[in-house]
Amino acid sequence: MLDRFSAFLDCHARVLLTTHENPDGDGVGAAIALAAHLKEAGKETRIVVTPALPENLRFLDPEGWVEAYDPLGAHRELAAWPDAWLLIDASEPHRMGPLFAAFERTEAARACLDHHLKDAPKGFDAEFTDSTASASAELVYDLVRPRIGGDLPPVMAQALYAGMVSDTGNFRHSNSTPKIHHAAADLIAQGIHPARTYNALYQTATPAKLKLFGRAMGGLQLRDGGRFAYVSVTQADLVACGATHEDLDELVEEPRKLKGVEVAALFSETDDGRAKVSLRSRELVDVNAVCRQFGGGGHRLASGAKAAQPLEAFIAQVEAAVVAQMGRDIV
Ligand SMILES: [Mn+2]
Repeated sequence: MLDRFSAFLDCHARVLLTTHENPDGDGVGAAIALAAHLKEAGKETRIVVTPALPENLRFLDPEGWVEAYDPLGAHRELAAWPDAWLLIDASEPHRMGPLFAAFERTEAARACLDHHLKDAPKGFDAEFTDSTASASAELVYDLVRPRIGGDLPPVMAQALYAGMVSDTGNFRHSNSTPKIHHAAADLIAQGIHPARTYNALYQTATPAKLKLFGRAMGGLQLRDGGRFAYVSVTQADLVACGATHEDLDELVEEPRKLKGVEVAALFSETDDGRAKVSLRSRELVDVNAVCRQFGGGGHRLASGAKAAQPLEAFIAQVEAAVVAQMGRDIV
């Protein structure tokens, strides 16, 4: 698969790298590392994300390569720029969010590089997906490592390590394979600091975020004999705490800490009035199967979905689907 991907890249001189809306450490890390590799090979690259890079990922971009998508200004003609448009860390074009309209207009070759579990990707000329990989950064590492003698450029090594940390939950999740530990060890041996990376990625809470966590945890709900635990956050909760949607990051990990919980959920209201759920499974329950019933998806143990309906009604439907799925998956 990576040989095919490499051959695809060889055919193109101007490569636009994008990731899913609300870029995360893996999507951004994989994009920056791949851009570094392509620039080294003499190609023109751009990385465009939407919305702007969150504060805690800015240390991955010391050269200022990452552009925040600005459809009415700097990126009005973006569709015409690349001869290859690459979506990284997603394999569904709509997950690009506002960038999707430009993606539809482009005459560039369209490809995706991803590790998410999904039906065959649609809307691409070429797809490079491997759901056995723990992170998109792992795929980029596998691509570049054999092609670079000695140490990787520091920007590339830091970006790859941050991507691996992000998608394995700092090497806690079930996708923390021997393979990704070996790759991480290689990067640490080259001078990457695990503690500094962790601090930069995660130890960045604001008072508003901690107040929001407190408010959400005050409303903790337990169902099905304590096997399903969830919290919910409304727009009013965000306003009351002076918090933003970025502050919801990692909140779903809190109910998962409970002893006896098999599935944890975070429900929230989006800015456009939809209801959203993030589901996390301890080990046994396939929450991807649950989210797919609502048009969402992700991984077996970590998935999400959105729906155009009031939060309370959505919570009731998802709860019923989770309980039914637990009935199937826990014997
Ligand atoms: Mn990923």
